[in-house]
Amino acid sequence: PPKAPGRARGPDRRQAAADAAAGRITIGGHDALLVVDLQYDFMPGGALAVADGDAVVPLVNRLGRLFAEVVLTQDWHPAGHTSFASSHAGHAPFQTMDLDYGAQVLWPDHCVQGSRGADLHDGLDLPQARLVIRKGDDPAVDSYSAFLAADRTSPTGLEGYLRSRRITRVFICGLATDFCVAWTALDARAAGFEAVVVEDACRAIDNDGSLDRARQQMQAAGVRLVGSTELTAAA
Ligand code: VGL
Ligand code: ZN
Repeated sequence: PPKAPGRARGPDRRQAAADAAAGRITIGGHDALLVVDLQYDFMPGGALAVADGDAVVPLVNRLGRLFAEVVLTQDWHPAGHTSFASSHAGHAPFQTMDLDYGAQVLWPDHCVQGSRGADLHDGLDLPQARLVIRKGDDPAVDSYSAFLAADRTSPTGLEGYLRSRRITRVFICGLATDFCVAWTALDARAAGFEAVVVEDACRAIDNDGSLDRARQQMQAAGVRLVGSTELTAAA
């Protein structure tokens, strides 16, 4: 009779049992890695620098090798974007302001379309990635999330893409943990995907307690927060 498909035997089976016992997560064909906003403006020296942001690049490259499906995001604002403090007289970066669609943190000008600061980090080595989602391109609406802009109604198309590729679980890494990573993870859950944030492959802005709040919101929404050593390749 034909062997039961997918049943690991011998050393593979022992490895799978050891992985399960150690709580490791096996990456398979229904998993995608979402690499969020690894752009120069979020790196040390950039316009909206995230401390130690460049440290995640080699780790993200290693993680990428576990995944057949990799999607990158790119913050992509027109000059004069509504999320820029410089667009609102009398307002300074890192203040919060009420816009039509809700509260918006105001930022230094960053990731302006076509600028060097908007470029993805040259050290990224993810040759299998076939999709880059650009977001925040509407002059009047920000988008931290890779799924849905801050008006909560304008989709980027990522949900449909992932469904068409039969993805059921997304792993999220990149910048920044408390903004674009967290919103992407929360929207992944809202869209019905399993969502796992690989925390050591992320760095945070941590403006006024934002990292603690984001971690609590993610955990409440069923987002798993893990370390990269918990991920393992399928046997
Ligand atoms: C981000 C603030 C503004 C991010 C993007 O990538 O987390 N944060 N735009
Ligand atoms: Zn932005």
